Amino acid sequence: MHKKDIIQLLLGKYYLHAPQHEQATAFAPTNIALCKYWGKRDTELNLPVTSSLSISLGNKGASTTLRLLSEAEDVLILNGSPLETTTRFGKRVVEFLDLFRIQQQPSLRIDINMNIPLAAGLASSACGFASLVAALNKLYGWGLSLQDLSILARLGSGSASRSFWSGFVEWHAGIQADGMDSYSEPFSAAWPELCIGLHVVSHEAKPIPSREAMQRTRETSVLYRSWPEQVQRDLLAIKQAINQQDISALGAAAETNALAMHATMLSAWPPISYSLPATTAAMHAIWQLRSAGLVVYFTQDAGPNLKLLFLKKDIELLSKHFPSLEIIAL
Ligand code: 2P0
Repeated sequence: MHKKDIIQLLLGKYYLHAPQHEQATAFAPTNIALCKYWGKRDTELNLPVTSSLSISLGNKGASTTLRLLSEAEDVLILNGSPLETTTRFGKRVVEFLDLFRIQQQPSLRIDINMNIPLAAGLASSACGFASLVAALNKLYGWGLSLQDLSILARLGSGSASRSFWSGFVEWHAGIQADGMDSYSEPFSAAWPELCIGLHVVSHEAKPIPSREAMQRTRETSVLYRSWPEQVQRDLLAIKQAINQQDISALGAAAETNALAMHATMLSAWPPISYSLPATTAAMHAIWQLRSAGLVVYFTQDAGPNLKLLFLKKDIELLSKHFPSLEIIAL
């Protein structure tokens, strides 16, 4: 199955219709996975091997404006500066838009503004593709449900399927070959005491894009065989912890899940490590603080920076130990 088949299924009679408006804008929050998505059962449709669960980062995310152009070529603007459509991200955006157009027409001005700390390992493709899909829905007047938008955004980037809601969101892996059962939905109401802090250890670019890294892991890592089982266990524990608002249970399951994901990468060949010495040092500092009684845990994505999980009441103490910690309002 190809992306276009799925789009045709979802849009029905609106498939390849002309836009209904001159311009449209939409915002999508970015999200951090507490139980990670790592590995695909279908690389064309971005269908995951396992389900995953994330938390959205409040008003941190991407706002995308689409405007019809009379010129022949698309114009892409990222955070106010032109971005060549030949760059990795630019190419992905234009190729995605082409799925909804005939011979790249109508051409569009695509303005994407992200208010997330740049290069800090916050999922920019997640909020980028989710806001793009939400803006397309408005521009073309499709009137799709959030569930259908979640499926469409997944075709652009897997983690984007989780970026249509605030609070906790679960992405169901699904079992169908067409992926119509692989969408996200809100899991539960927010947890006002919960905090996420961003501990940046490096702004360096990733050694390998996560798309390639997860594929290599799936193909070469012996440890990856145990990943689906690990996720099953962690997902259950994380849901229970959210329901009971139990930070220790949530932190333990999320930290274990992140470390297990990175362990599958270390056992891939060639090996993949997103950690830097400062990442490992920060982990040890967190473990030490925890054994001294401070309730703090971490999660790590496809980059060297850590996201700390803790409660509001400990903000002051944590800021003392991590003075540059950026605390994100959820
Ligand atoms: C996640 N990550 O669940 C995991 C944890 C990174 C580590 O989803 O190929 O950019 O576009 O589907 O969504 C990053 O992968 O990959 C990611 P594609 P995506 O947040």
